[in-house]
Amino acid sequence: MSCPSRDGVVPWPADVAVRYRAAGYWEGRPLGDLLWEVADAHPDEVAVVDAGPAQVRLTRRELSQRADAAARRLLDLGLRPDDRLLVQLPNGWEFVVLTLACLRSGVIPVMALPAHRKHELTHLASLSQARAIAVPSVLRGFDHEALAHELADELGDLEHVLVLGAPDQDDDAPRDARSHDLGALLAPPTDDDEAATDRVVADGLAPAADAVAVLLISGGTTGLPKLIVRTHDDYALNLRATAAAVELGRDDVYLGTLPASHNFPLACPGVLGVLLVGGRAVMLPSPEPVRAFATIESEGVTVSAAVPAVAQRWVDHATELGEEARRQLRTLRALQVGGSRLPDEYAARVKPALGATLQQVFGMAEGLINTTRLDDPDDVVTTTQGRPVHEADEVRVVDAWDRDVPDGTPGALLTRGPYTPRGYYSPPGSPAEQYATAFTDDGWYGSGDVVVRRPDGNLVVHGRDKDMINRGGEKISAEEVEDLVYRAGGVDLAAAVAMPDPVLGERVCVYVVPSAGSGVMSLEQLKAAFTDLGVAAYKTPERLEVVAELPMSKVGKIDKKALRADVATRLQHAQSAQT
Ligand code: OOB
Repeated sequence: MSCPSRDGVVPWPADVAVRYRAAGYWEGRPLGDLLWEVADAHPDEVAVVDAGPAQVRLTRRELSQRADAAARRLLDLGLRPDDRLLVQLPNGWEFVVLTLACLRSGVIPVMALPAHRKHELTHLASLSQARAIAVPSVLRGFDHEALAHELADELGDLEHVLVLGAPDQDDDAPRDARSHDLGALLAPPTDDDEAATDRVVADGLAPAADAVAVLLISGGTTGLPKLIVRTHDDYALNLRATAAAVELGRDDVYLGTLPASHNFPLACPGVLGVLLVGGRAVMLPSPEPVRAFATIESEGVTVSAAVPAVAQRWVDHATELGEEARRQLRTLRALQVGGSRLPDEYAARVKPALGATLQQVFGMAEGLINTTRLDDPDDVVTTTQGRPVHEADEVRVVDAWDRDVPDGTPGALLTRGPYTPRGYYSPPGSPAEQYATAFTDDGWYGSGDVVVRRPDGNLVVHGRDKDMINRGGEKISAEEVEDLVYRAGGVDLAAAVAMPDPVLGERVCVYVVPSAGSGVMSLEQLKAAFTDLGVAAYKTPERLEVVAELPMSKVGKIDKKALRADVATRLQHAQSAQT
């Protein structure tokens, strides 16, 4: 394991970094510079469209000016480059401007999901020692503002709460000195700002290219999620390589409907990638097909991204609509699908139903992105998850003894490369080894996926050897769920496993052995306990099996394979009993 530097970031070895720079993989320019270059070249074109209720359109000039003004205002609040800002915003123009303001000022956004609740946000804020949090006031009936204040009360580092659409935003006297109106922070520059804005760069505050650009959240296989450090240099390469793989250019209009804080819609090539190549980003807060199709039609969307569950909904909706859908989707040339395994049957339906070429994307926030290419033969597109997007991506497929297996044989995926970091972020003072799990001594990241490499280089995801549940692309650590079940109380043993689901692929099922003397718990009680613990809804168990004992493997661990088979059989029986 490499040693993290003082700021908790594991650097690439010096000789490797020299090689990546010499080859031009790392261009040595911060993302803000790269994006502003495009903005300066085409200032009057529309760069960002918020197709949600806000209905906002920003030209490249407006976008860069607002982002620079916001960068200045973040610094005026007292935030410094390298300070962490926990971002929990829905897809909208505000997300884009705030993210760019961070990239310009060097304040590091920590990309939380709108679905996160107290349990997750507390962890992310304390792990990153966040000094600020950006939230919507109320979203889908949930009071994010109140929760953010609760966190600020409890966490010493969290000094600033930036609230979007705060009901008190017009008040002269904000109700709390820590509270700031995010709408005002993201407003166009005033005359006073104008001069100050140049100082973001002039003061030498513009971040270095090897500085941290964003902190992403890991899928997490061991307990709580870890933070993934992405530098300007490596993330810029991630954007360029994935943009090239989907042949993205200035005429493209990218629709972001998946939560933009995920690496996939953010940067593969996503919202940032389309802006980098001079195209247009359209933001929608939900992938619901009626709205998404209407937006594709009205905005002339050419590329979008979906998890398999969303792609299935789009395919089903388009099939129902028939000709009408083909008309609405006329401009859509490619649909990227990834995050979890797309069943081959559905893959084959994408092009006929939507008229768009399918691009399978098998990626990870930790780096490596594989995709099928737009001119691949049908068999590659519908039955494989593609190949690495960059020539310097290294991939090994190994057996349990770390020996490379031949093509065609399933094995564990290991990867290294110029946009795959060498370790997770480790907070100051913590044992770095704790954050080195999944990385080998020589810098390979073990993704926990079991893959087959075909002779043509394309990978097929066969399964995984990590203890995680992939619920429609949202990753849930089994260990985290089990810890929460123990906290809910009344059980001696708990095991969380994936149960098959026709829509989401997998959902969370929990097996428990109740403690002697405690009443048998119901699923409803367990769900209520999760809500009380402030856990994101997508992690809440959706099936509970109360048993007298759990099957054990030979080495004395709970035999999860047996449990997965057990729940699959139970579901099958229940289904055949119904029909
Ligand atoms: C994406 O990133 P993460 O970090 O949320 O999750 C990564 C994991 C992979 O290790 C794999 O287990 C699974 O998600 N996964 C897939 C897949 N794409 C991701 N499993 C099967 N088939 C696929 N196509 O999920 C992500 C990041 C960037 C682009 C796309 C997805």
